[in-house]
Amino acid sequence: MLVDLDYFFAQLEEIRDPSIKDKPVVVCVYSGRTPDSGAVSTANYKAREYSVKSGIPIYQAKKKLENVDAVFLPVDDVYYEEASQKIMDLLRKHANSFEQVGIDEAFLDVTQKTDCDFQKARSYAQKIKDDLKARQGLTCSIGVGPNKLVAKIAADSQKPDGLTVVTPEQITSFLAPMPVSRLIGVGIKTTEKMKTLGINTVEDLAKYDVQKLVSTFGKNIGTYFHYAALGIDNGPVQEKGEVESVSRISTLKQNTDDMNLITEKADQLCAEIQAEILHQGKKFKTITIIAIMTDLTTKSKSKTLDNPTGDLEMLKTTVKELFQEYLQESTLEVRRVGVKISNFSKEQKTQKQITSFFNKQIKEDDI
Ligand code: DCP
Ligand code: CA
Repeated sequence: MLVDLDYFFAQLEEIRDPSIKDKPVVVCVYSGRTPDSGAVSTANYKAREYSVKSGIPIYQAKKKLENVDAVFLPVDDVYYEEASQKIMDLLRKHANSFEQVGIDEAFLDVTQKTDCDFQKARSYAQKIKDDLKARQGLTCSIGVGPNKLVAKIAADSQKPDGLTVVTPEQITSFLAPMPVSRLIGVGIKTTEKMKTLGINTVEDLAKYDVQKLVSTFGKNIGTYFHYAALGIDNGPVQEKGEVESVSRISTLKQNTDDMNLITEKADQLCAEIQAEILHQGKKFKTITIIAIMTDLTTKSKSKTLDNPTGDLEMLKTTVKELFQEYLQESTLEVRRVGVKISNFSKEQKTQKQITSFFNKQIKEDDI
């Protein structure tokens, strides 16, 4: 399934200040050149009724909402990023495997959890929606399908607060009437190009000769369009950066250089990080601390251990040492703290060791 939070930044602003909930809310990236220079980041659904949407200039949004009691707010990246982390941690727990694809979107493989039963998957998706609402006060839209491509289109098809299930039998009838622009990777230019070929709907695309698609769009993209139109996608749900790093970052209640306050927050981040890697059976060698200072400069300091570890106490102790070293060098106070672990090695279980040994043998023999 694909879980996509509704009007994400604007919904978070409504949570912070519920009094704006019934008004059009427009979240803006102000460029600062003139008071109204910049673009709309997103808007709540009330504002969308006035055709205010992501990407349009702020002055245009103001014009559309002239004489309306609307709320214009600047983006608050720190707040959104922290909320996103909490949401992703919550969603991850509901999945057999998990892949975040944006600040407010993630794929969840729930095949095993729902016994590959679409009826059960619907109830499971509803449970996730209820959980998100109860814990974070947020609504989302969920698409359920036999693969990522269909799940994404399903989620997009009903917003906000949607829940759309597409079974394998329903793929053709679900996709056929849609405009091709609903497929991921079909933007404005491609839509225009397809139009000249007489392709308007997904059904048109599915019926179009694949060789002609390849000669027009190239082998990889042409073939992708053909399979996408048929609702075929074999991509796995895969945690991104699985081999790279896991990090957490958080804002302190107040700017400080007090080691106790920093350690308290850092310990919490270490526990979150350790919980995340625990089920993946990973060990790490490199530990990095990140400190964002009151002047918004970012500093980091790392230590690589002699042996890989998965131990929380070791992580906490090293993080504390690194912060202590860092604070002795710095004169500024800290605003946000972060912890990152990297340089992973997989915890080898006996069976795994044997399998990887065999694989290695086969590869070497082949060579
Ligand atoms: N965003 C942005 N500029 C864009 C598009 C998006 O700054 N051109 C930001 C603001 C959004 C967030 O990314 O809140 C997530 O993008 P979505 O496309 O998922 O849009 P929303 O969550 O706002 O709305 P929807 O309810 O359509 O998902
Ligand atoms: Ca969204």
